[in-house]
Order: sequence, then C-alpha cells, then structure tokens
Amino acid sequence: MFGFMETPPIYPDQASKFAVEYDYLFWYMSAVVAVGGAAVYALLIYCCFRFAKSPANTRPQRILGSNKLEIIWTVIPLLFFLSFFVWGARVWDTAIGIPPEAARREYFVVGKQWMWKVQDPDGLRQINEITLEAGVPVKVTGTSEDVIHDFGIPAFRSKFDVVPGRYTAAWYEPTRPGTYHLFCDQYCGQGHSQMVGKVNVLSGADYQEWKNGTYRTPFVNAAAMAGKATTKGPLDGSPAWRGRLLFHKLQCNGCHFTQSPDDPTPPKAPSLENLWMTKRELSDGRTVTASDEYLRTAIRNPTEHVRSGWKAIMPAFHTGLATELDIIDLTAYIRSLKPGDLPYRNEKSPTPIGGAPKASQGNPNPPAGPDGGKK
Ligand code: HEC
Ligand SMILES: [Cu+2]
Repeated sequence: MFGFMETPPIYPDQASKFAVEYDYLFWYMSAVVAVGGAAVYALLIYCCFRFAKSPANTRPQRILGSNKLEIIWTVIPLLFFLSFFVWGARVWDTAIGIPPEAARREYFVVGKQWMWKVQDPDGLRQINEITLEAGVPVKVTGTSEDVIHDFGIPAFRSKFDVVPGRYTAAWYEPTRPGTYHLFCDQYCGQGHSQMVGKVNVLSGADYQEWKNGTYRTPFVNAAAMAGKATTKGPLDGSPAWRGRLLFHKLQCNGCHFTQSPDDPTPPKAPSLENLWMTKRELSDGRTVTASDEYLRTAIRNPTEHVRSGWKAIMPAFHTGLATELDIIDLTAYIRSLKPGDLPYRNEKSPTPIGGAPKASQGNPNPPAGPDGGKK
C-alpha cells in the first residue's frame, strides 16, 4: 500500500495471518463504538429540543424510574461488551499460543540501547533487520541487555516486551513478501527513536539465496530511493561469509583485489565481481559460462581454463589447501560479489556485521548509539 520509507500510514500493511484476524476485531469494536456513540449523541440532541423549556411547559413531568428502560440499556451494552471479551480472548489466545511448527523455527532477538541484534535459526546474524520467509511460521524469542525494550512490527500487529533477565516470545506467519517497519515500542532512553529497523519478508526462492549469502536486496529503502547502492556484505554465518574468511586465509586477495586509493599496485588477476553465470573468454579461444562447475575448476585446476589476456599464474588449490566444502563456500562468496565488494589487497580479516565499512563504500547502515554498536 505504501512504500517503506514514506510517511507511516495510519493503517499499516496486513502482512501476517494474525494481522487479518486482529483487524476484524479492531473494525468490529470501532464500528460498535461509533454506532453506539452516534446513537447517544443523536438522542441527546433530540432531547434538547423535544424537552426544551417552552411557554406551555415550564415544569417537566417527574419520572420515577423505568425497569424496562433500565434492563434494555444494561443488557444490550453488556452483550456487546461480552462479545468484545470473547472475541478478544480468542485473538489473544492466537497471539500467545505458539504453534509447534513455529517453535521449530526460532529466532533470537536481543535489545540493547539502541539497536536490535537478531540471530536466525541457522545462526545467521543481522542488526536492526530480521529476514523471514513468506508462508513459514516462526517463533521469536527475545531478551534485553540493559533496559526494557519492545519488539514491535505493526504490519504483523505484533509487539512484545523484551526484558533484561528473562525470555519472552511471539510468533508470526508472514504472508506477503515486502519490507516492513520494525520499531522499539517501549521508551528506552535517549536513542529510543533511532531504535528502528526493517523486517524483510522474502518468497521461498529469494529466501534460499539469502541464506546462501548471495541474495542482493532490491528492498526499497532510503539509499535505494536516493539512487545509491543498497548492497551489503554477506551475512555472518552464511556460506558466502565463510567463503570470505577463506578468501582472506588462502590469500586469494593477494591477486584478486580492488585497487585501494593509497596503494598503486594494480590487481594481478581478474576482478571476480559480477562474474557468476557470465560468459568468459578463454585464451584457447573458447567461450564458457561461469557456472559453479567453472568456479570449482578455476580454483582446483586453474590451468584447465585460463582467461584470455591473463597469465596462468594462479596456483592450484588442491584438497590439502581447500576441501570440497571450502570450495562450495568460496563459490558462494564469489557468487555474492557485486561491484565494490572485492576486498583490498592488504585487507586481513573480514568485517563482521555492524562493523567497519567495506572496501569501496561507506557503511550504508551506520550502527546507532554512541558506542558505535561495537559490542
Ligand atoms: C598468484 C595469484 C592468484 C592467486 C593467489 C589466486 N588467483 Fe585466481 N586467478 C589468477 C589469475 C591470473 C587468473 C586469470 C587466469 C586464469 O584464468 O587462470 C585467475 C582466475 C581466477 C578465476 C576465474 C576468473 C574469471 O574471470 O573467470 C577464479 C574464479 C579465481 N581465480 C578464483 C581464485 C580463488 C578463489 C583464489 C583463492 C583460493 C584465487 N583465485 C587465488 C591469479 C590468482
Ligand atoms: Cu528500545
């Protein structure tokens, strides 16, 4: 209905199963209150005129109660209030009763002045961001490192307090892919208003890419609207992230690197950005597609296909140096590389989430808070 960064709408998106259920109750209560209120005011205005002082009638008649009226105006509202109670209790029951299939996919969130740290069921970590698969129910368990915060997602009609010293939980079944607001809904100090983030709901295929660390977000956000790149490094814990560790450990960036502004050395090897599934021209005249198979051979046995215009100086990384699982991780990392992602030559260790800026661009999401979110 509304873009992510536009003025928050009065009526937020309905992006979870529960949101729909909740809204029915909300509109039912609003309708009853509106109709009831209108009836009371209509009666009030009617009586003002009907029983107004007039020359013919200066003293109103004395009325000494009416059991019929008393019963009507007690029982009818009571029935409505009881319907609020029964319906409300059922919706509440849905909200707090975590179904077993949701409990099997448990996310952890930790609130901290003033940021959200999120870890998904497979250990991938994000800051001020939670990524969910559409149609898959999940449980979210939370706690706090300092004061009481509240993990609130209006599009899911869900919020729950995270409390230092104990675990609290909620569950969602997101229904619509998209990006939604995440708020801290409990005033928690000076930086409270900056304790906001994004909820990314991805469809199945995109979600798998995301898990590998190779998914690049087309999510609409401030940076995208300003025409700036929205890319980020792979997620901590993902195959691509492990691949990045190996890329440094095996010193691939001794040859494949981004030329840094304060180091004139030109790269000794082709850039690996935007490489996956593109056509590669080889020195023997063939043109091949850079599939996973191609990448594996390029690492295991580089002389089998040498890029035209480059010397065959790349060492073969045999099984003693890189296991098959290592190659899968390296491949995931290469697949994830978009312009600006290839590290500098002298870059030693990869940057963890919420950490230092990347090689070629400033950190698009500077962590909030005076401590720079380093903890
Ligand atoms: C000594 C320098 C050097 C090192 C170290 C090195 N490479 Fe290479 N690499 C090259 C050169 C030069 C080429 C281009 C010639 C060729 O295709 O063999 C290349 C080609 C590649 C290609 C194919 C690129 C394309 O454009 O199709 C991939 C993929 C690759 N390297 C990955 C890696 C990985 C992963 C590592 C670390 C495990 C690594 N390289 C380490 C020099 C190096
Ligand atoms: Cu907070």
